[in-house]
Amino acid sequence: MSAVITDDKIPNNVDLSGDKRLQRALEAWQPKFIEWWKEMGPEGWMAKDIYLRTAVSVETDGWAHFDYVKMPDYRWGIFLEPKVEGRVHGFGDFAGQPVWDEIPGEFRNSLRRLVVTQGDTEPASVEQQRALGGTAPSLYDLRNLFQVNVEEGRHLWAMVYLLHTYFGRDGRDEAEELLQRRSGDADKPRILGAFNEPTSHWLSFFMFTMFTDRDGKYQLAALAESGFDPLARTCRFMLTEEAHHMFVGESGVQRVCKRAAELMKTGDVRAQGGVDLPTIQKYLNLWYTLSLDLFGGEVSSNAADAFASGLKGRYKEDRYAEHKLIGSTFAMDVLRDGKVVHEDVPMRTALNEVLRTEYIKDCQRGVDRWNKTLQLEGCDFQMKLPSHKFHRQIGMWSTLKFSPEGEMITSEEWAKRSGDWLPTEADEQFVKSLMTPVYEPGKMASWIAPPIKGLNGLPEKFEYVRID
Ligand code: BYC
Ligand code: FE
Ligand code: FE
Repeated sequence: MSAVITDDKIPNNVDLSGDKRLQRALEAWQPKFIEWWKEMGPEGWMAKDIYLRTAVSVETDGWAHFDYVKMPDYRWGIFLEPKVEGRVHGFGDFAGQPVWDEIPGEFRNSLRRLVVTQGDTEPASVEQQRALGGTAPSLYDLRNLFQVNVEEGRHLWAMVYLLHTYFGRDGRDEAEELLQRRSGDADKPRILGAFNEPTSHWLSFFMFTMFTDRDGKYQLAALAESGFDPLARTCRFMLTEEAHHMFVGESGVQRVCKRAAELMKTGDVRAQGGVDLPTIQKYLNLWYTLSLDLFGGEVSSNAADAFASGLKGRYKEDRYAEHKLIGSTFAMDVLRDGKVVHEDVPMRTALNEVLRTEYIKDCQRGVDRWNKTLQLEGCDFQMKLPSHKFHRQIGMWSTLKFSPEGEMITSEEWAKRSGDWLPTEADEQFVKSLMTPVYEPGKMASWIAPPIKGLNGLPEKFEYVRID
């Protein structure tokens, strides 16, 4: 056995030490991953000790492993939720039949496309966040950033495990390409839109983890229903990590809002080194709509096929009574001859919109919590999710212009008003101007309130990252 690939180095529950073929594949891939991590991972922090959580098993206490670690030495593991004996397809044309442990040839290409698309987002997000370690508002936040980064790295491992184990030679090629595409690169961009957008400061990072990681939650949940059992089990375990990413985003934005509301009591927010609420709203508008695009077109034969073949289900499929969706419909807004009409669409083709609708409700719950914080500060400004038609770049609404209220507007009006709704270059410069690093234990940047409590109840002055 190689010195690189051992159960100790790569914690796993897939019997890695007994699987020579997988070992060999990973032996070739792992050094390239480390190369990629050093080149494209958190810039300037590779040699520092970071207080990180490592998954060492799938048991409930398997996540309790916290210690200082240098990021290139992080033990990226391979974990699947334990197999449920007798599990059957929960939806689609094969509903009720035993789930698959191997991929039927006819679905191999569509499944590979789903696994590759999912896998591509993980390293993309690490690339997008690569420079943020230079300007963290506190050591607490800096550590959270790196925790998210190493876990996205592990999510990449999860998809690469599937590619190597179930897709033979094309799987190995795809695993390599996952390390070759680059976020925002003109020649070899990442696959999905939002993953090529810059997250150039911490407000965008918090919005990204709030809204874009939440797309991750919904997509993973839909794949966790899959009738291809190894995919379902992999995604179930990934979901346990996603909760922390969304916590970072939701609590991060909440703290920026709280600080803004506090500063409003004593004068102009910007003049006092805070981000004013209207600017926060613009970044909400931007990242929420970029994330809405990640659900794909409103009417999609890809979505219908993925459901029919049992590859991708709905969010929490078992909450629904009916799992075949033949003859049923979904009532939704569609575009007919340039007009918005409410129409019944055959359910299977509407499944991207069904998932997006669940996602929107979840986002609204988070925004309600921010608004509660603002209210408690005695502030009457309220954050708002814009219409799902606003600022879309994928799907039927992308061909026209809509206001945040969902009113169709002309291109001229859009050109006049979009700067009121989305961050302008001046907003971007202003937010960036606030981003000066604060690396003294227990201290916070001017534009963000401290967290309600430290990680694991650790003291306020805990050295989450050892700076020297
Ligand atoms: N950007 O039938 P359509 C996460 C393409 S996030 C660019 O409308 P479909 C994470 C589409 O690929 C979760 N292209 O949509 C978060 C297709 O192209 P081709 C990631 C787009 O296929 C934070 C064409 O348009 N997981 O984990 O039903 C940090 C027509 O497609 C976009 C997944 O996405 C876009 N936004 O649905 C780290 C799950 N949208 O094939 C990680 C796997 C669509 O005609 N992926 N297109 O060339 C899927 O389930 C589906 O691929 C999608 C698209 C839901 C993304
Ligand atoms: Fe992820
Ligand atoms: Fe995530």
